[in-house]
Amino acid sequence: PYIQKSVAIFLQRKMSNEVEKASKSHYNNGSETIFDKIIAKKIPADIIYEDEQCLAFNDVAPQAPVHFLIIPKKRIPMLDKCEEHDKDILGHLLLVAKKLGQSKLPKGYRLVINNGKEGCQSVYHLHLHILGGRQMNWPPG
Ligand code: TR5
Repeated sequence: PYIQKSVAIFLQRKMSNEVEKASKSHYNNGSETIFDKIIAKKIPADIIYEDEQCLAFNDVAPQAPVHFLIIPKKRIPMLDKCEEHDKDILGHLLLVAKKLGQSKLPKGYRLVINNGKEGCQSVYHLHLHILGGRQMNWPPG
């Protein structure tokens, strides 16, 4: 029970940390984010897939045994800012999610897009979270 309680406290802290980060973050008129630096290879990331249009890398603070992000190379700050002409890249991101999800998480996986403050978005460069490697719960927090 002591270990369970400690794990619960740890997870709660980690969770509120993400919420705190999101509450301090905001849409930045499309200015550069940390993800642009990862795309430009100016800072390292654990890259698992790359093509002309997108990049996938493991999340630095995983919320499941497998947790990676897929981001467009084009700077799109958030889903809310997507337009009709982003249809192809949005479709591409989903197909890459399917390809990587199917191969790394054959038992199933979850896709998440956090949008805006109450959506818990902390980095204003569109990204798909792919989570799995354990039974996911519903509803999410
Ligand atoms: O909360 P949202 O949906 O905006 O998700 C942002 C995600 O980016 C979080 O899950 C963070 O853990 C993740 N993140 C943040 C940084 C980072 C990262 N994943 C990999 N590598 C990272 N670097 C190098 N730097 C970050 N600031």
